[in-house]
Amino acid sequence: MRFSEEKINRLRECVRRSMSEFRFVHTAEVEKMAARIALIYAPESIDILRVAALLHDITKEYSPDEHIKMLIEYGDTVSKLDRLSYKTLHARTAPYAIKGKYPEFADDKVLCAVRYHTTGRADMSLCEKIIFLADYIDMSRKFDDCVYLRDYFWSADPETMSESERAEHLDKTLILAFDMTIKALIDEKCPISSETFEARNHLVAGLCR
Ligand code: DGI
Ligand code: FE
Ligand code: FE
Repeated sequence: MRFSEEKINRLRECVRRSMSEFRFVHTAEVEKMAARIALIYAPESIDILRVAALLHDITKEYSPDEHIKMLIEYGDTVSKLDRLSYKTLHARTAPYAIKGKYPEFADDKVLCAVRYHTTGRADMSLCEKIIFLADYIDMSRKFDDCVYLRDYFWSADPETMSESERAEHLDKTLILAFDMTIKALIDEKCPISSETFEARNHLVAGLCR
């Protein structure tokens, strides 16, 4: 294990102090869900996944202007489309905040899982998929889509599946998540990021092999 229980417990307390009670309840539930999924899919990465879960939304409560300022300071480009997709910006700023505030946790796997937790991307790693899913289905989420996806994932008993069935089940669950997110974004007349499309297309193509 790269990160000890003691280190993770200390991180959890720092994270708790840095955000609202509401955001922390969600964060702590994502950590639990990521650990539960990890026990089946990636027990060797459980510490990485718990750390990524604790850090995934650390910039969620910044304003759109604060995100844009931070991204420009770090030399990133911010397009008009990015500004309209302001709910995706916290996933881009969080890796910089991790490097600045929690450098001992700035592991590449943690940074990528955090960076792609909102939109996904083509060819997601297993850790990226697990954080994306844990964020969607944590037990504090009560929206219909989240409850539906949580039931879809767990009621198939992934722990009883063969390795290939299990991997396919995770990919199908993620496709469903992207379908629901894309439909909701269309209903709200929001732009859809290319990363979201690329993530879904990659998974769909993988299942069509
Ligand atoms: O930060 P959380 O609320 O825990 O969850 P999240 O990071 O998955 O963010 C969810 C929000 O992000 C939700 O309101 C939909 C939005 N979102 C996800 N993908 C896209 C997106 N918004 C735009 N404009 N485009 C996307 O591709
Ligand atoms: Fe988020
Ligand atoms: Fe979240």
